Amino acid sequence: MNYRSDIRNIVIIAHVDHGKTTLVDAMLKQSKVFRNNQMVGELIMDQNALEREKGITIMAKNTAVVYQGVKINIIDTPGHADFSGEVERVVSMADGCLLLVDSIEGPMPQTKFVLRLAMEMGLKPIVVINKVDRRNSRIAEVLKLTEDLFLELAISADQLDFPVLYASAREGTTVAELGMKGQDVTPLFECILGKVPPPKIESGPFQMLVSNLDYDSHKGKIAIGRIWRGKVAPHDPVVSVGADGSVTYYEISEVFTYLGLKHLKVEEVEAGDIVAVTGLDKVNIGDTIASPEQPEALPRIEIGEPTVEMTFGVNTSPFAGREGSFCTTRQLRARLYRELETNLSLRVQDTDSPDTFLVKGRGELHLAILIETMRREGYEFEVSKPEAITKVVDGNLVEPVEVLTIDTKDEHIGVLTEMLSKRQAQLTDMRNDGHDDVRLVFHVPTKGLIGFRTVFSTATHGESIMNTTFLGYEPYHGDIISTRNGALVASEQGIAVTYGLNNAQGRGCTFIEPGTLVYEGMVIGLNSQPKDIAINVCKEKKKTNVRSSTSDIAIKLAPPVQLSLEQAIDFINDDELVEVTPGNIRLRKRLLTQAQRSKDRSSSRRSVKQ
Ligand SMILES: Nc1nc2c(ncn2[C@@H]2O[C@H](COP(=O)(O)OP(=O)(O)OP(=O)(O)O)[C@@H](O)[C@H]2O)c(=O)[nH]1
Ligand SMILES: [Mg+2]
Repeated sequence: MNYRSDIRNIVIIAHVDHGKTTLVDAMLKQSKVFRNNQMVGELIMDQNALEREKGITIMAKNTAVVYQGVKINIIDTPGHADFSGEVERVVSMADGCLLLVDSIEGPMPQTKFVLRLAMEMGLKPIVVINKVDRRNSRIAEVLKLTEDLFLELAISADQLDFPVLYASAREGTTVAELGMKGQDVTPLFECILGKVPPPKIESGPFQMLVSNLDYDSHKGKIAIGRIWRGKVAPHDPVVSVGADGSVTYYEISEVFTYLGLKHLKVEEVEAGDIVAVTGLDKVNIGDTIASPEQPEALPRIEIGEPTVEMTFGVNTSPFAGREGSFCTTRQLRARLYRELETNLSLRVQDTDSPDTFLVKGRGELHLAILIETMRREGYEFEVSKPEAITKVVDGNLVEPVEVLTIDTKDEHIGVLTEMLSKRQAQLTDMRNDGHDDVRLVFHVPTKGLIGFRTVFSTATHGESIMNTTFLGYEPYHGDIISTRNGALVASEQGIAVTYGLNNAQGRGCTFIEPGTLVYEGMVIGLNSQPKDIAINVCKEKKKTNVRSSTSDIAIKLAPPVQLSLEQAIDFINDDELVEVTPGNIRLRKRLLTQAQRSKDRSSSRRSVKQ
């Protein structure tokens, strides 16, 4: 067995926001892969528009730096649990991992999830306690908790022998010993070179596993992955081996390696490296590209199952087709199926209704990001309330269960535990920091988390943080009864006016401003009572000839509650939909007229009696 001592392959893993992308910034900046005058800013790898807006990484990405003549291929991954599929997709490319742990938060549920994955893949770990510059950091305690996590998860004894570095990714410094003054990230580079094994080279002809795909309007499909055997150059004949074992013949067009944010076109790429190749227009993630002499498939990438599902349908609102460029069933279907090529943990199914598709993902945010991406591309469609995906195992119905971690203040414990017990959550841990900060850990069925995020942030006045991670499947605990209040529903089509909205505000809170176009059946607010009510928000005040002293005083409306896309999806009930267009996010009843809704209610009452 040979090694390539001129390369190291590492993946950066952590819970959300622990500083992975910021640490990549520091490595890129120190290795001077940018021109001196090039403005690169922060979170350089988070280039996608939604990543920049939300300040989170959504897709795993490759980059590389050169240190002391050794190329370090770096894979940045997302920390949010909904994008776990991205981590699963890329870990097999690496030989080592940097596990980042926030010096205040310590190991979080997703830290455990990603570390388990890395241990199972046999990666050599390096622990980086990050954000040591923060005032309240509790480094010794966090290190102890991290060691406990390794004791729980390590598969072999040598995985317990991990180096620890202390970092301020934001300041671009790392040190090997606490108390030392950090200068730069040299100690991290040294540690990677010293501790992460160089890639092993197996003997034999070319073989590479495709872990990612990219597109270029000139080059076409770009397959990205690690070469396990041999080498490849432009014009070489290769085959790709698909999921069903089918073999397709191709000729390689171009080959690239990584440096900084660039693809470097090269003459040849060799085993041990992470590379990009073009010329294979039908290749998929998980396929093996190999020399036709020995077309053996590498093990396919295993991706966890989706836990929530919702329907995506053609827009059926009265305003359908006004704002989108892609509104037909054919366009919607093609777009959803295309997403499957790169979004590995997503599933799409046709349903009995030709206009509606069932889309399954790893969480509400996973689906919300897809919805937002499609709406920005010009698609118009409607989506239903997300539901947890149950399945039958050995004849028993089981449902997904998650670990919910909440960091909050003492005063919110009562209201949170009460809200969560209605959602079938069980408190498994509660830790107080001695002041009034407390961490609560619950096990809660996924169905109990749907619709929880919005009420959570209102109930704790935005002062708390919640995180969830998939735990496993448990026997179905029974249905949860929705406790949301009724909707305020527009009773007529037209333009909402101040007078009409003021009437609506007498009943509850409203979601729209005067001047908004509404249609019958559109949800324009939340009632303060459990029942839905229909209100004519387009109704103007009756004009009279009598002038009263108060009639001219302008009505002052409370500002509308503006729901984001995620909040809208979280908010709706089974009998409602979210209408998504490039210009608007509207909530609506499935049945638009009051007559249809009352008929539906009475028929469902009759069926309960029978
Ligand atoms: N004080 C301090 N803040 C930091 C440090 N490193 C990162 N941050 C901040 O923490 C936040 C999250 O940083 P990111 O680098 O986006 O975290 P991430 O782990 O890539 O997050 P995801 O990719 O979404 O999982 C940003 O506001 C950073 O500026 C650090 O060393 N010290
Ligand atoms: Mg990131």
